[in-house]
Amino acid sequence: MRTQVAIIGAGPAGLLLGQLLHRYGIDNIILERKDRDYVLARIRAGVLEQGTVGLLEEAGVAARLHHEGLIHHGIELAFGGARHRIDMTKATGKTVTVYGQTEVTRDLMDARDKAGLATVYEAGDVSLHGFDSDRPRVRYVKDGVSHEIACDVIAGCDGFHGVSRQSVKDAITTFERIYPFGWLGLLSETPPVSPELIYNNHERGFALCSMRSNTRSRYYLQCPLDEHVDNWPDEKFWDELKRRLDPQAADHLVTGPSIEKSIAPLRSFVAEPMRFGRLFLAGDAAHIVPPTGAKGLNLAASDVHYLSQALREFYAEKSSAGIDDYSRRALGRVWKAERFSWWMTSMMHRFPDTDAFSSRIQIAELNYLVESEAAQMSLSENYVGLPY
Ligand code: FAS
Ligand code: PHB
Repeated sequence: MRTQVAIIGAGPAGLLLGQLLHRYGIDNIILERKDRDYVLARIRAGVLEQGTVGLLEEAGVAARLHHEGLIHHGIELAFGGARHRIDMTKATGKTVTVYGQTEVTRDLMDARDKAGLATVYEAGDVSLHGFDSDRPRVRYVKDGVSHEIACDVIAGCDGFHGVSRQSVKDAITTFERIYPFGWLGLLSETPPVSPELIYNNHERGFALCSMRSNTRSRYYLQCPLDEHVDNWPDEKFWDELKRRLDPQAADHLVTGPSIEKSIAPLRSFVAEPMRFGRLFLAGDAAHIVPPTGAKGLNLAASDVHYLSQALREFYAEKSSAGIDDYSRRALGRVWKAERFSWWMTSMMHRFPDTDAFSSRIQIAELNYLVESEAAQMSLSENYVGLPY
């Protein structure tokens, strides 16, 4: 089989790239290890930058997002028993949209099916070949039958544990910070505790109040790395969350049965470069951020913006300028998001070595934020998304 671009991975990065390339008349196929229900069942991101919304509009998949997504103009920071609102739209003129990654993925899958584009689910033993030449190939096994795809370009959109970065592990430099805690997340069919997200710095640990709609809430508790979700029956989760919220939020919290509960580790990770001949890495395959800054999904989107534009130039103008500059451009924005995510995580969480001095520094950082318009502008322009 032959195509122009072989995409590995049907997460947001792979699906959005496939949709944009299709819009540009560039033939592509997606190879996905799992089945579509498995991909859709993963509960992950919830906040879309304005740039990500613009890309989904360009891909022709933003109708439901505009109908069901919640436009947010600010977030709240809670510490010392009080809540402080950061008006991000006043600072930047921009907004964010609350719309779950699951829904973004579903919209992209539906659009791909409607366009009749090739996606191979449950593609096993994917391997990449010849990407140091101009005739790369991808091999995979489906239902016991081996297949090979000849292509011009391979896009490694297969996430942190994928095969693409592994295929160049001797040619990359990695940068990593593993945090000494995780996030225990709970999804419930209950009304959100507040109309906007609340990030809580509490002596018992960080807590985040988020949502998926006006009837579906998403909460997170900082937890030890060796914690197990089985140790957290719903009632224990709700009790601990109430202890970490400000009094007004704790009073307004509506509890109910969890429909999903999971623990995610937190890490900062970047692999450089993101291009190896005709192999290009995008999204979690190349970088990971702690979710405190709501950047993971949005970074996958900006990588895809740069890569899709570069490939459009490569095919339409026979120019390799864009693909030659892809890694530099993408990494420039990746590192700024890594910094912001690390900063938000450092400011909001309790670290094992948080001594009296560092906890005073955290509170000073938070007080400075709520008192300084310049500090709020800085947080806001990073949270709504730096320009592409
Ligand atoms: P993905 O990991 O989403 O997709 C990669 C795809 O490649 C998967 O479907 C996988 O099955 C497939 N694949 C892997 N290996 C393969 C192989 N060998 N062959 C074929 N296919 C293969 N971000 C936020 O902004 N906010 C959050 O709250 C948040 N929470 C998260 C919680 C968890 C547990 C995780 C893991 C991530 C979270 N993220 C969050 C980040 C997350 O949203 C990612 O940034 C986003 O999924 C990135 O999308 P992709 O790069 O497409 O990678
Ligand atoms: C979420 O709703 O899942 C979410 C929102 C904001 C974050 C992290 C996660 O910073």
